Amino acid sequence: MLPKLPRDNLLELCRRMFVIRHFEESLVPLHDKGVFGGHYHLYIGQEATGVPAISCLRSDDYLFTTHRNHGHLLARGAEPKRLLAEILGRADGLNKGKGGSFHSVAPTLGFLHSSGVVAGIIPLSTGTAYASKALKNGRLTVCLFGDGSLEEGAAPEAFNLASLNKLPVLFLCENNGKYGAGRAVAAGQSSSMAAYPLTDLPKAYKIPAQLIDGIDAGLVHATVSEAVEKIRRGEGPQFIEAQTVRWPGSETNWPSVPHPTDSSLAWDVSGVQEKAREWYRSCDPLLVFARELVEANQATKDDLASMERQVKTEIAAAVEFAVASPYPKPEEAERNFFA
Ligand SMILES: Cc1ncc(C[n+]2csc(CCOP(=O)(O)OP(=O)(O)O)c2C)c(N)n1
Ligand SMILES: [Mg+2]
Repeated sequence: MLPKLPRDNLLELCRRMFVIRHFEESLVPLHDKGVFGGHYHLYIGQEATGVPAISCLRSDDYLFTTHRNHGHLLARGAEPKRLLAEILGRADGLNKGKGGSFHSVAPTLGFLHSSGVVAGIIPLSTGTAYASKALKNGRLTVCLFGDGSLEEGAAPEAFNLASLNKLPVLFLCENNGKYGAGRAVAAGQSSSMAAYPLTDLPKAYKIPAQLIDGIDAGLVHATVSEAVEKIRRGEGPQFIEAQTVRWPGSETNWPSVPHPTDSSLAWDVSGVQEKAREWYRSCDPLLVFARELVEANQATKDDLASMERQVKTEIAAAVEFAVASPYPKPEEAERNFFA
């Protein structure tokens, strides 16, 4: 379902989903051509979780994210060209090229840390929430992490402290399923996690926890809005598990694009290779959202095509900007460190 929002807000959510999709699809050929090196992860397939969830926050709230961070940063409003330059390790990057894909951050947007250390941000976000409570500054912290984080000891330790201290933190767990699995909502227990459903873990620490379909933008928006209101009222931490189906392009170690996204796929996936077709037909959150907008008379197919063209132009310009940006000077390596 669509979020209960005015049309302009719905279109803005859609535009941000397009930005994430085309931004990330453009990274794959850049990596394959050697324009940047090292590992990287794509958020494709989870856009209907991050985009509506982040839209529920105030501009002074804090956020933390993981190795799958690009979508979250773009959803929060990071400039695509500066994030792209960061991923390419260039001087014009968000963090002067020192963070790369894994550690891109945007403190001016409240994004304090992205960490490739699985679950590392859960205690950090609990700490920020502790500080906000002590300072009575009304700021909420949102910690966005994957299902794998719950296997780490840091998660329950932080849940315990957050619950005991009634801290203003939202734990948003994005369960993107297992490689090649069907819809996660129907998936069985993870082979590497004894607790199932995952919401049992925060519930053991008396943190209210809900399991929702992360492809349903309206449900994500409603659930996160309600959780945020409860946290702001002083009710303490909340936990949401949003389930999505892993994008076929993220099934192997190195991302690949099974089929370039085009909004027309929302109505015809016949051109998509067979093994990826079902995902684009029923699990692609962006295409689900596009269909819903048209069915609810909030946009026409032409409106969406034109929005997508503008986004593609913006991303092409971002690629040009990032590729043209110089690498940082060697002396930069010694700046901006605490030690
Ligand atoms: C502390 C730690 N242990 C192990 C790893 C290796 N590792 C990298 S990604 C990953 C799985 C993460 O799964 P999940 O949190 O569900 O994120 P997803 O990639 O599925 O979005 C692991 C175990 C790591 N980065 N950090
Ligand atoms: Mg996962």
